[in-house]
Amino acid sequence: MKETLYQDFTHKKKNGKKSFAVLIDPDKVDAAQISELTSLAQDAAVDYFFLGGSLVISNHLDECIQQIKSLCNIPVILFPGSPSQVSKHADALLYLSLISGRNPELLIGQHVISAPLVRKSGLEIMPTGYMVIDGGAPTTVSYISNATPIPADKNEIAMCTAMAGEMLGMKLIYMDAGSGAKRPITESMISCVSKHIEVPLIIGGGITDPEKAYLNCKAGADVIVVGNAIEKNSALIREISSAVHSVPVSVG
Ligand code: 1GP
Repeated sequence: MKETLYQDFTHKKKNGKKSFAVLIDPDKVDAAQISELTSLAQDAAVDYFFLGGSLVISNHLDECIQQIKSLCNIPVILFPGSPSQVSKHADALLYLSLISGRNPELLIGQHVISAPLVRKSGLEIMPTGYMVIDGGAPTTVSYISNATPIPADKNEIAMCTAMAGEMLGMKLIYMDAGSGAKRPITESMISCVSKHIEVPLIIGGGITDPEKAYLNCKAGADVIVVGNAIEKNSALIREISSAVHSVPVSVG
């Protein structure tokens, strides 16, 4: 039987292999850019494409995914900012519950409304505890979610939130400083959280160079997500992918 993407995440974690996900915001790319990004990503052995944004203004999510899938074999995982960002053409869906916030709509409300649609999509569903960490600037995600991010220096709050998420059944924890964050998540917070959970840990927000991606992986991140910096300089795909994949394997 074909391995699910979640099994792929957990196998990699078990074997100490780190992954790199390129985040594409469908609002910010046209067909020519998708073509360039897929080609660079394929050459750089990027592990996943994450697709989504806090707002999706244009209506070409389906087309965008279909184009990616026609050009490469890299799995496409939806990272939706709202229930409208569900497409059956993707491979899986990060089913996000904003566990760092106290907005019931983003903890469970929108899930209830969209549950039949999500089930019907046939997508592989990955229950994800989503944690927004203060990245030094109000980002779209913190404004839209109307939720206070976890302060950047409160490692214990992040750790307890992630532990609670895992015990509630979340299969992934995603800590995000928000797209374009001025200050990405500290290695000390990543290390503290990763030591207290078993599920794969995704880290994103404000990562702009290969060194930071490498250090985050060494600190315990399993998947590094980069969007904004790649929009500005697509050559970073190769550099960050190679940094993430060069992290020495440390099992356990
Ligand atoms: C944001 O984690 C992602 O939700 C990626 O952030 O765009 O800053 O790389 P950047």
